[in-house]
Amino acid sequence: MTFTPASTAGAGPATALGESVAVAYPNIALVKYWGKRDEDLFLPVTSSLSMTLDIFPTTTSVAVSDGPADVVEFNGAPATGAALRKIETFLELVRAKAGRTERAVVVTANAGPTGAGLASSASGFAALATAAAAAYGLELDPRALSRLARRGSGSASRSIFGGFVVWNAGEGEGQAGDLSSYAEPIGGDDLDPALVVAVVNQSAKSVSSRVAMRQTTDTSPFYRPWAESSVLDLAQMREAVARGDLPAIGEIAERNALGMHATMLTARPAVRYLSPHSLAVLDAVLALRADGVAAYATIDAGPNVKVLCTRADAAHVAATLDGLGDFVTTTTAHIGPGVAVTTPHGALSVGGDR
Ligand code: 2P0
Repeated sequence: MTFTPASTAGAGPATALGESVAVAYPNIALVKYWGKRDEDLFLPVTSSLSMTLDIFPTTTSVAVSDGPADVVEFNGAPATGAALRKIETFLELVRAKAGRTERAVVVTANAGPTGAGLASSASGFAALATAAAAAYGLELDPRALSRLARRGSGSASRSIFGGFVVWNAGEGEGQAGDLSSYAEPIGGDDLDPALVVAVVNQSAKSVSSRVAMRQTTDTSPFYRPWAESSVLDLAQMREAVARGDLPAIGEIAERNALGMHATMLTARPAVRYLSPHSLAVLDAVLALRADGVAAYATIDAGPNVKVLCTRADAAHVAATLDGLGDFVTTTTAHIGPGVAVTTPHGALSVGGDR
């Protein structure tokens, strides 16, 4: 992918300089990322594997501006505080890489809930990285774009691509680690599963995944065994994806996710994202399996449960979970595309459809 630099000649109003608009989709990890070996560079302890979804996209526009400061609109309101600082810090990184100093006007909106364990930071920083790189004229191939998105939020490295994706932990520290820690698509083209997202709480989580991750890696006696078992989970998951074996994918995903939550529960103090409503959904998934339905659960840094099943079973799974009570609302997702960007020079699918 090659972006043509947005011109800064004349430094008129931001819109006059042209804006780049990117659309990125969330991804749900089937083998989780939980823990960093380098917090500044966002280098993970373990590799992870995800599925990009076709729901809840983030749309982000970036326009280089002649203003004195970055201006950020987030879900229809001016961004402030920590949310603004995170985006400013990321824009500083992009500017440093591009050798540019002008500020930017950023408008970003999530179609789904924000900060509720539904991967809004993955779609958010994938879209921001792509739109900002285009706006500042950074020429990045998809791998470099994945590495850049990683610096905003680790899981965003995976949302550059569609379909099934592995984020390689990479090797070493510093620049070596930075260069080797990127996501890439891994095929699985025979698979066309559904992911029934059972939202039991739309609110933003009280402990950010960043803080929870650190607390877990620093204090849980179960962290190291989980990280070690994750290596085997990833190897087996890659094989299961390659042979299109949905029940195996589901079993590995469920055990890996519950193991991750076990590490959080054994952190000191404990981090607990699971609520009684999450457990009710987990019970329903077990009951579905007992009835012969291949349905498997995964849960991220929040109480909401995602249930992997076949496309044919999705309506039955969704109806079963919706039937649990008013506390559950389901949305069914399928495999989604990689990030796409529109610049003043045209539209481009960066990460591909699968
Ligand atoms: C994942 N999660 O693999 C895991 C599973 C949540 C649970 O990646 O600190 O928002 O910005 O790198 O990417 C959520 O963490 O964290 C996440 P940072 P991020 O999807």
